[in-house]
Amino acid sequence: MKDWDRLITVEEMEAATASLLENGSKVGADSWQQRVKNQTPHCGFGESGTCCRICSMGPCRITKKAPRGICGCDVHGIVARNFLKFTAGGSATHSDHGREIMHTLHETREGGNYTVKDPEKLIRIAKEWGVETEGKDIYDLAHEMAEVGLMEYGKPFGTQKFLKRAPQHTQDLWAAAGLEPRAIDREVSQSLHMTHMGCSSMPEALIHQALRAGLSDGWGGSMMGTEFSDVLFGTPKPLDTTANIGVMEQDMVNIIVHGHDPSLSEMIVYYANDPEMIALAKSVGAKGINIAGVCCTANEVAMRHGIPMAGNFLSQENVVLTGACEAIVVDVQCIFPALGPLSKCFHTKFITTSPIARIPDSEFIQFSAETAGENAKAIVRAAVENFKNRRPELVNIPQQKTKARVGYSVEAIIKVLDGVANTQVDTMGTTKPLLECVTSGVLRGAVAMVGCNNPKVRPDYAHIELMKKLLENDIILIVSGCSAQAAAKAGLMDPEMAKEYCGAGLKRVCELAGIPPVLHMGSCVDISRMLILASELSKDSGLPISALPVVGCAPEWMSEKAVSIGNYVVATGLDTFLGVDPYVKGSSEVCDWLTGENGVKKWVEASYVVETDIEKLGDLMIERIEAKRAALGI
Ligand code: BF8
Ligand code: SF4
Repeated sequence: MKDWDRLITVEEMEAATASLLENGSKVGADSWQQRVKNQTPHCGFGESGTCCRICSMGPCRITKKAPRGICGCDVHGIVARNFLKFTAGGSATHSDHGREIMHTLHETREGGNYTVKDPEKLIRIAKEWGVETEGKDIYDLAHEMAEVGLMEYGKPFGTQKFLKRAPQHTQDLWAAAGLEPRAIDREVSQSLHMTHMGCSSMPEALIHQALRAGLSDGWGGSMMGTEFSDVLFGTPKPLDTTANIGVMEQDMVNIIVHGHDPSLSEMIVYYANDPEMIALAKSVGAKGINIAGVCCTANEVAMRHGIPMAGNFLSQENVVLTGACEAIVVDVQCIFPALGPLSKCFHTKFITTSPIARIPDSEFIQFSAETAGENAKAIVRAAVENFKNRRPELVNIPQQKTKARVGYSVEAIIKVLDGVANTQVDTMGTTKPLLECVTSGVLRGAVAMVGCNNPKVRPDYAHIELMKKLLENDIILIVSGCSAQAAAKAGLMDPEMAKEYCGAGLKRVCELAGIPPVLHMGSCVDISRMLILASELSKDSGLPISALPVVGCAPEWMSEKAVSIGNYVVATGLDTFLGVDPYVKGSSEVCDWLTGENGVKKWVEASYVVETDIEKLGDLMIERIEAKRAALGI
């Protein structure tokens, strides 16, 4: 065992953060911790969702004395409209990421910047979509598929192609409730149309559209993002990497990749291994180039290349505060504008690359699929040349590092678990061995834990403590996004170390399969992998998704994307447990629609639970899983 290979507690991580903040104070750095203080208490109207400013007669704020806005809209209409707008923002964002991937697919060519790394997967999806594959050059097929996929965003008629992957029962529920998403952009546009002044103010209609817009993300844009990222960069397989802030290297050029679109990070990783760049790094006195990731980009490159994960959403300032970050290179989403001024306190270059995320105090090197190679090389070069500007007196890398086994795509999960059952696997295999573990009670069920950090919840604490509690109860975890990194940072993805938290049944399964009890399924767009896994479990068991002892959970969520995810996870039939209120508590009707027996549950057999007490949230999930088991008589 190496000295760094261990479990790390939230308290230890907080102590490391405190020492980094101390580092920052030497150079006058601002911090999110300070800004939270400046912003607290938050506006009560905003927090309960009861403020409307969609027209300039307002803003209107609903109180007992003023129960309606100037147009006459009541609190339920205002809260529901805000909820739908929140969803539309998230759906647009995930789906636009998927669209960028489709454009990258369109740029692939033999020997080019981007190639097809998983041709079998491309052919499999082409067959699924009814696109002729016989005798076709793989790049011709890739370009054709890119065009067909891009049409999913704007086709005038029909519904999303990937819906056919869902179990028939789920498809029937969607059809009966009129929830099948049509073109992705149409669902986002219609959401914004419905929430325009003088359109919908009825919670039922607004929440219905929120589910449909969410579904256009999960079963549309995100699923395309995931599937075609696999085609372009390879379908993840289990591999070992490291996590936490100690992955930054004292003697090397540290380049942090942060954001979401693997089209950028893949290229940076490639050029950081370029002999010319390594020689350049040595010429400036470094031992080499170390790439590490933050946020979902970290998940993408960890899953495919074993690149270490420096941290999640609320660790993004920490990487700069180490004083050892030569460049933080970002694309889109979840990037703190604070990185601009913060980088200026150190020698760090803050490099933005996307016209979608332009941020003050950054150096902008526009990245595009056509010029990706030269852009990436320029970025790596700039970082390496910056090594000499490091101020040694400011370097403070907390020695916290864990081992993490990552890369559990659906294909990989099925493969390892089929292996346990000793069945002969010729094809992709089935989820039956996993189902047997659940039916026999060796595993009680599964929780899909996803989402962000949020200062409203003690960062990482909710993820990690909930995971430990679930593991003790023989509940396996599938995770993505910043939840995945929280687990990795704590050591919960280290198959050896994490065993200590597992109940006897789960421990046995993990030992037999050689897996950690917390399975890293990827970034947030990869929650689409979870939809496919749930669908496969449903088809292999003959049970509706809603009957499976599986629930979703986002204990520390913060973004619009997370609300869109919540909606598509619920709409797929999985009860979803939130640790932060989605600004709906101001309306009893909206709360009933989202969490009650007669709300969305009537359409999709699942609903939300919102509980800000994390201990209770865990108990509620375990109760729900046990109730589902009891209903099945297992
Ligand atoms: O998409 S979990 S903080 S990084 S939004 Fe963002 Fe939330 Fe992290 Fe990725 Ni997802
Ligand atoms: Fe006020 Fe109605 Fe305008 Fe909203 S739409 S700001 S409630 S007048």
